[in-house]
Amino acid sequence: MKTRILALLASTLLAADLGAQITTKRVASGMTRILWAGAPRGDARIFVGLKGGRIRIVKNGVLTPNYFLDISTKVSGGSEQGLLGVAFHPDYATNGLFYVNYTDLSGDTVVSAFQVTANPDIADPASEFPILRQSQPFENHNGGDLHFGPDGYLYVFFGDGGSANDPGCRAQRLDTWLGKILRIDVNTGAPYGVPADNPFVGVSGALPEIYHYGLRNPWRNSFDRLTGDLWIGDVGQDLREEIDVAPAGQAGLNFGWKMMEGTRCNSTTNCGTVPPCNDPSLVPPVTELLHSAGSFAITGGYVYRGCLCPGEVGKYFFADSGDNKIRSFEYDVGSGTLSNFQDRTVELAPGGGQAINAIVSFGEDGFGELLIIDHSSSGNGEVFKMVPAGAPGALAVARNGSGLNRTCLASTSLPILGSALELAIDTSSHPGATSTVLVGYAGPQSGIFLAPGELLVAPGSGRLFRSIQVASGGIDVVRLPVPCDAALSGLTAYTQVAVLGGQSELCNAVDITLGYY
Ligand SMILES: [Ca+2]
Ligand SMILES: [Ca+2]
Ligand SMILES: [Ca+2]
Repeated sequence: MKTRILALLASTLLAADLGAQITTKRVASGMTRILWAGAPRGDARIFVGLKGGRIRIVKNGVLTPNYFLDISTKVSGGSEQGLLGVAFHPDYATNGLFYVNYTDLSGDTVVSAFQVTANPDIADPASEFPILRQSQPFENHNGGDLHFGPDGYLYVFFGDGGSANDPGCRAQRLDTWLGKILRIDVNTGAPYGVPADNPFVGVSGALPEIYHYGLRNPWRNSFDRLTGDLWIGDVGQDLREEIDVAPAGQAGLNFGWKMMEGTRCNSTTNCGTVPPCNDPSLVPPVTELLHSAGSFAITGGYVYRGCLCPGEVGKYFFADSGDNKIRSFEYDVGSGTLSNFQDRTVELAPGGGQAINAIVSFGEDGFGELLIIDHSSSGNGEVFKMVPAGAPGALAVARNGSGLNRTCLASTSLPILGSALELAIDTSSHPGATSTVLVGYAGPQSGIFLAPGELLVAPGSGRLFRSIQVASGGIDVVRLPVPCDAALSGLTAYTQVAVLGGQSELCNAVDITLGYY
């Protein structure tokens, strides 16, 4: 007991330091032209989207051998073309649907639904169900992001179509999707429905899918998971890069392109009647970066809402792929006040000979942790995760203490704080109607892995056991929530599984060290 108390004390002291410093940990490598990374909510895997038309999976720190999706034969390869965005349906865990935004072999934008197969690590490319298509007048400025909003609707992000200085003034015209953010309902209609409260429904000459407009090339956007505010990184023309916010619940906002580039007056050529520069109807950026100071192309990011770095919660992280700097700031949407603007590049350098070289995208893992994508055209593409500096990594070590117990733990995921521990248990030697799996662990605290009020049985061993009913005869997966509690960092718990069926048996054990990545 004394040892456990000391361990808890030590980890609490360690935890006190964790909020102070951050760094990055590489979670994927060895890929070419990464443009996207993310995961369905609550999923411990990291999905990685490649420009060339493939999606790969990192599972327990290892790249799985098969592609999750390969549509490379359908995807065009110009500089701003390719597989550009991915979004998992909010009900992905039950319906297996996800959405991909890519440019096809004609260079036009396609948004399609796909479905996973019976193997959770492989999707079916033949399941493609086209949702929408948009012809592209030029190869560049395709936008390409996809996000489900807190309202359950799919938001589709389009650039102005391309060339330079939006020659058709498309971003201001409401009869094209180019230069717009669309909002559609993929759960109704064929292939989609238009929400009745979209701002241009019923407006003559306007396409009803449009939700916001006046954008040049919104490259990487996000919904704040807490507030629902929509953050937009809009790439500038020759002088300014900008970050915009559409506060939750506001629709029909005009972000000003091409009359304005950031806060400067730009051009109205071929625009007809539009609001003039600095018109109060035009929504200015919350911040802008100047090309004269080294910026070149903004990469929008995320308001951090994860567990691992408590000192960073509520800060918006973004980058510029020209100067390759990562910055963060806080922003009060109500008052429009920006504060604490910081260059975080040095803090977030991974060290150990690694470097984040070309930041083309950010992502969130299944638990809201921040991912940073290093693009690379030469096979050195990497994904990094923001983590506390100096914190222990999670570790799961399977063992067979006595040498006598059967290996019935088929796999174990890493016990990362704020995520879930998965134990895959092989009950194939128990072909009865049901088996009971008892998952037990030795301390350090009785609350770990157990929701309040959950049934515990303590069969006199000093260990607490959780009884889980499983369908026997195959592999059963048991998921145990791992709390987001810095005080648990570095603690090791001893997990034992017993299968009670026709023949009861004690399985091999796994030692798990709770940690951050
Ligand atoms: Ca285009
Ligand atoms: Ca703007
Ligand atoms: Ca690198």
